[in-house]
Amino acid sequence: MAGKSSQGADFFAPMRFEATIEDCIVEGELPRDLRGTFYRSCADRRFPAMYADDTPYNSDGAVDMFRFYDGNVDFKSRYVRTPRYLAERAAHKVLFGRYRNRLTSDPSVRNVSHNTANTTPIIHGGRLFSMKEESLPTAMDPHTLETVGEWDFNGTLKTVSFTAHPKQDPDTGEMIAFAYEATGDCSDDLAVLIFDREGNLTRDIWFKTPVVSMMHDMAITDRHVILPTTAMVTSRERLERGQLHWAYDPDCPAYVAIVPRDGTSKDVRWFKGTPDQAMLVHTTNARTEGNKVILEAPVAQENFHQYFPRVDGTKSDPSRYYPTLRRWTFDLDSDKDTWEEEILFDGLKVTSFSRMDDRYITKPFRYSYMMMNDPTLPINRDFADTLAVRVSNAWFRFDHQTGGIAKYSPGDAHGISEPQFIPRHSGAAEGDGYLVGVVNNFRAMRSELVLVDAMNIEAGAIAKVIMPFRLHMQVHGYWASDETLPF
Ligand code: V55
Ligand code: FE
Repeated sequence: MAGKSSQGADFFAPMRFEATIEDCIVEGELPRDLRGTFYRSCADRRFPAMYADDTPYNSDGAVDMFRFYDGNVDFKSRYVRTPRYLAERAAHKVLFGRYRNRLTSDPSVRNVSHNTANTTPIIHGGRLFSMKEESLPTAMDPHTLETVGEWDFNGTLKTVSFTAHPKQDPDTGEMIAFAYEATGDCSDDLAVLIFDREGNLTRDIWFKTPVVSMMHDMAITDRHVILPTTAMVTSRERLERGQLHWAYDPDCPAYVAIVPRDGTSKDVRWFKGTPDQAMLVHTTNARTEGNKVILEAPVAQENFHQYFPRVDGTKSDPSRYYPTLRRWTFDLDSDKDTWEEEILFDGLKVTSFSRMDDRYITKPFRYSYMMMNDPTLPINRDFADTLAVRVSNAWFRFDHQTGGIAKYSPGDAHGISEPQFIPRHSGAAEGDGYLVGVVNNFRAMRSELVLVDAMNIEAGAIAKVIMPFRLHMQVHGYWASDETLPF
């Protein structure tokens, strides 16, 4: 394809469209014994942004589901009926202003919840939640996708925010979450939140952060909760100036809190790193071995979100955007507040998205799955540069034991979204199963769901679900097997 295409730029344009498809068109064959539901939380602006410098993270939430059974798949998509969606729907126009700055919203809605519910879906205790880190989880019916509403865990939750990346302990069935800016915009309150298998809040541990920053993800081990800060900072002055919630401070060091799961706020230990370690956006996995806590995660040297500027207005350095996969070891026997760092790989244009076989959360593990921008494929030239957000074009599997890598690319005109690992069956070995995910065909202007053998991703798709239209931009997904969520 010659030159730049305008097609890619239009791919995520608002459609204000919801769909139900039964017996989707499938090329190839879906495994007959695959039974469960793949959920996706998406960001899809129904109205153009009020301010041109806004971020796609400030888009309305929509949840899609692909339900697999008997070699078939059914699809459903619904916008999340947040108070914000309902207010803009009633007004037939945009009312909400810049990302996480309610002072820039129309005065009529400044006190309405700004929750977009656009980041991650999870099934816990039989409930479906779509989550956004600045707000409470939004409960939805896991079968109809009807919105139930913001969920405060029957009045027990005392935070105003809730991470979009809680972790489920595969052994205890608990859900462990946290909240930052937990008592309101710019507050330095953090809370670790522990829920039982049924979704009852059993403990909350409150403490203070040394820097009010974007804390997007977390990790757990069988004994500890790990909370990294970033150099994406905010302040009341920023909000009063009408700016986006975050700016990047290249001098801000990384801090990591380690919180014993059975401890109190007195047991929290803060470790301090360098500014080159302060862009840890997603974690891969963690474990506690003896008195050492080991965290593995992609970490970039500086902010890669282009719509969030530097605090001092200086230009960022794109050569420092791509994360390296790092292993951080925290020695709890030592009085030092530093940690050891080992680089597991670098040099590839991977993104900060990182997933694994979730049955191995808290445990030694072998494989992780990431997205990458492979410059050897033509999509980056023809399409990716024209999109509002950077597009990735290949899935990447990393072998944490051997350092080996494998890649899957769906085609020269395709953008990918985050891969979701599905075990072949509940007793399958680690990594034995499938990767599923939505790929967007920019040439045909429609989406597909691809299913790949996770042990042989280079062999290409086993099956493709052909969607007759384009899907929203996914943020994260979740797999609920028929055992987790019967239907
Ligand atoms: C992220 C995503 C968000 C957000 C804050 O990738 C951080 C990180 C989709 O929304 O609001
Ligand atoms: Fe995320």
